[in-house]
Amino acid sequence: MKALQTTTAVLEAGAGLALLAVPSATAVLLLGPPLESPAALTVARVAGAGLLALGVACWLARGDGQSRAARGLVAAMWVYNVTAAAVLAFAGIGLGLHGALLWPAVAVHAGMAVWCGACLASKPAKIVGVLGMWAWGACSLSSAADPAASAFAPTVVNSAKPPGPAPAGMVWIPGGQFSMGSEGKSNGVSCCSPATVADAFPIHRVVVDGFWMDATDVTNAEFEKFVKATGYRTIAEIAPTQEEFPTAPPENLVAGAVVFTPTPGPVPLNDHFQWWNYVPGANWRHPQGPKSSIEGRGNYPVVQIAYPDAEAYAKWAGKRLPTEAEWEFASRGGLSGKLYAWGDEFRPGGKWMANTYQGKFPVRDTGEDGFAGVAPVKSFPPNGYGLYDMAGNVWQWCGDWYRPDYFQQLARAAGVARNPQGPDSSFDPSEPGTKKRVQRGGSFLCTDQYCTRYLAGTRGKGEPDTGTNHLGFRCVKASIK
Ligand SMILES: [Ca+2]
Repeated sequence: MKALQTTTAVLEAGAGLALLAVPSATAVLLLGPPLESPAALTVARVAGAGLLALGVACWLARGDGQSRAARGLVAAMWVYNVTAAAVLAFAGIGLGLHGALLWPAVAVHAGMAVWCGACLASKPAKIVGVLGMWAWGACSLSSAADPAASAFAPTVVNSAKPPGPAPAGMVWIPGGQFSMGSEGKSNGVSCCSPATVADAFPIHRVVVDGFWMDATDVTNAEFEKFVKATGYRTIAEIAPTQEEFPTAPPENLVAGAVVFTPTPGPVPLNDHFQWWNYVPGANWRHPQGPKSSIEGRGNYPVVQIAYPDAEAYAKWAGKRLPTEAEWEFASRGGLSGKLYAWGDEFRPGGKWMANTYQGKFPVRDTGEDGFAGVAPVKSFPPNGYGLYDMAGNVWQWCGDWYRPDYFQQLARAAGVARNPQGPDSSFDPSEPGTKKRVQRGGSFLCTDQYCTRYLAGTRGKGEPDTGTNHLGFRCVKASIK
């Protein structure tokens, strides 16, 4: 009898320790390094095995044999796990925080709560709790064996050589398989608000075929050649009609475009209409309005380009706009899971790597990186594929329609997405009636106070007919039509 009591006491102590250890292991998994690291894999396996062992311990430690202290401990852990599961679920649903391990962690805590409850309750409830524990433990072990499913994995670059000599101004992007999207963190450290990366999640594997890409954004000089050759007029140069905008007052139906205007003083950053204005007479030749000019700025990126303008140029040049997947593959320059196109450090060795915004946004750009406003192409170092300005300077149009849940759709589909072309239609919950195309790369207006979309893998969007003075494009040339 004494031996049985001792065994029960040992089991109770073991179960108590395991009750503390499993949530701790969960916390390590949730906050720790990505699962591809061997240490994190070991933790995941130990957690899974621990759950299986707990099931055994719970089964053996009979309810009527538990001491008052053991029952108190189990009750405290029940409260802890219910609270933890609720808080994490709120983070996921209410705040939009989507770490790869968030939902597994919620499930672990919920499972722990069920188990604790079962230990305190009747025998049938205990059987259900134990079976649930075993099922979840086995599930943890099997998911730990396939860690790449929700984390960055190395880029596997195609080995095929370029199909010929490079067209003028273009570089070869070899294509291959890569992890697409952004978690907004590196080495487990968050860098930005969850809202910045909510539409860039989850990380999913994508294959793109090789293609040629313009080494720089299309410049004013290049766009001028196109206009001279074709007589093309951009959308910003053509007055909108009453048919297109039936409710607009006639005095507003004038040609123009949207221009960034600094505010006189600090403002809340929740309403971009405070610093964006429709300016009559603004277009690619006059990016900030009639008094501005591109004279002497032939090597600057052309801006105030609407999506159909970019498409028209691409067609004339025998090229096309990149898909979003091509753009992101190219921007990462062969790296995987890095915060920026060049690595994880914003200013390696103190060096500015991209044209972004310094100073108080949107009041005054102090231009510490050398440029307040747009910079000439090739002002900053190229990425691993020889592409310039794949972060900052001006946003770039992509061919895809925008939906915030497109990456989720791809991740849910079985297998690896091959040359994805974007969703069939556009939807943006923030402006449900407005169709939008994807834009990538961020601009000279991006700052860690606002936007932050010079981060690799993050996404932007805009109405196809709207040009702005921080939006341009570049083209690709490839076999996909
Ligand atoms: Ca700048």
